[in-house]
Amino acid sequence: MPAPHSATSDGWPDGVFQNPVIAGMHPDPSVCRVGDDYYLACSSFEYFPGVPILHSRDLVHWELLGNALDRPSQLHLPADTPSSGGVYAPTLRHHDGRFWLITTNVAPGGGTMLFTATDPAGPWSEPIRTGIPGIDPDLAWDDEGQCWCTYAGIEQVRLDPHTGRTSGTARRLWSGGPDAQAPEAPHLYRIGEHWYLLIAEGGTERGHAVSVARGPGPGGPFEPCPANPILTHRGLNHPIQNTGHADLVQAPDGSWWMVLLGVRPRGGTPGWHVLGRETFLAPVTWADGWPVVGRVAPEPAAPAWPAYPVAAPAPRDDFDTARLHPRWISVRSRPDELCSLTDRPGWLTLRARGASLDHPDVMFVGRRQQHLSCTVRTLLDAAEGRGGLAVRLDEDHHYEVEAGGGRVDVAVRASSLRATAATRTVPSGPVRLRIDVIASAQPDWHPRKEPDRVRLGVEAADGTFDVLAELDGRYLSTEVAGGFTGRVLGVYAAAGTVRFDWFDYEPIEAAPDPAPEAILAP
Ligand code: 6LW
Repeated sequence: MPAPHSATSDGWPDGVFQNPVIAGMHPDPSVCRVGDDYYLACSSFEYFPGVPILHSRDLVHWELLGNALDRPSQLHLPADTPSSGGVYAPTLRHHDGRFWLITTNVAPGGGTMLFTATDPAGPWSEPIRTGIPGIDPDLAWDDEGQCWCTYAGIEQVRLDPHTGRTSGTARRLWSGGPDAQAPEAPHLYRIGEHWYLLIAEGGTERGHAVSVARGPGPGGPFEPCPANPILTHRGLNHPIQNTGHADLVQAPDGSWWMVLLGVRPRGGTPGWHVLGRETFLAPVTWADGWPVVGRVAPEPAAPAWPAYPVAAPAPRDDFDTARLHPRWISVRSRPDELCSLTDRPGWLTLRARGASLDHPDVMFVGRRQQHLSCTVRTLLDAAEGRGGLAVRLDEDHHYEVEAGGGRVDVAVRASSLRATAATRTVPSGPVRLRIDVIASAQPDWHPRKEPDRVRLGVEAADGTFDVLAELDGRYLSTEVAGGFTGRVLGVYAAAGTVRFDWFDYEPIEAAPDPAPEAILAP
């Protein structure tokens, strides 16, 4: 199987591939390889099902296999689990013929737990609880078969992965540069004669970085790489920022690769990223026994390069399958009695949980926004309730177009402010709701330029879009809302029962950006 540095089937020159390799909210990537197959897991926070598992044969094209935590017995997010609570950074490894996944549910009653599977598409086991404190647990096995769990801090403890029991006392290892903020995201590897401890430091914002140390055993002592940090975009004029939280993998041809998280801030200053933290790929070479990270190349913008065949699903989900596709995620939980594909066959039926989009208990079903510009639309029957189509960043930051009682309202929630931006009446019967997200053209740079604009309204059967409101997208960005998540586009029930016949998600072809050097310049 070709590694991504060789010519790909996309017909690009050697070494060229599109970053991010997994667009939209896919942070804290952890990767492992089994033969010719790569598997990758990400954080999922307040969403259920949790921990998406993706598969690739070249590290560039990824397909969603499922979500590891797809049963309430594996993932309990209490009713008040806020956004950016829930499931934090996982580590995915293959050892002794099985896949092992360790992650932390930071919600009350959660903690660090392990799951195993023989097939990464599932089913994954019930949780094996550990008493391990903190976040960002890693798993590594030494030559004697002992399993070591290393976590943010950076600390390490011996773990029996079958029982979740730890033994001995936790030891503090190397914690990055002097006074480094947030030493976290450790991954430990035996490579050749050394044990390498890869960590993130500087926080997951613009100061984010990757550093490495090596030692003779899994517990060190660790000697820091003289070139640390081995990756950071802090202070760089680069369209990809916040690079960090990385994991290493070796391709079958012997080449090494790093998956990492990064963001794509847009607009003026300080820059707003709206899709959350995405998964990027960079080549790794070795010098003097230390990893050297190559360029985290941005999306190719040169018009001569062929358009990338986005591994996008068909634009329409008709809701005529027995189960929702694993790309669909809900806030906190998705009980069958509140979310049904059989109640009215061919329709998605949602029953309101008594909570609106302003609450972490809303009955919402959505998918990650994965393109900077896109359209979503749905056909809604609100004869027995109220519900709508929303762009959700978190419970305090969302825009929605909501129908019910012969009316359609566009509503804005930004921090503690809530307002109705527009209202119109609609005839009885199902109504088509539509939202367009349009990324700002980067050549239009202005210090206060918004990252994108969001148009919400009603669509006629002939496709005519009645835009009821056009809103500045920055209020649905991480720089405004805070936290770790990105936008999710989806449908919800606000009152009673609402039914959706189909849901479309279509990327909008954006004009190519200029070369990266020009992007941040006025
Ligand atoms: C994660 C930490 C981080 O646990 O963000 O970017 C936290 N790094 O390592 C939540 O994803």
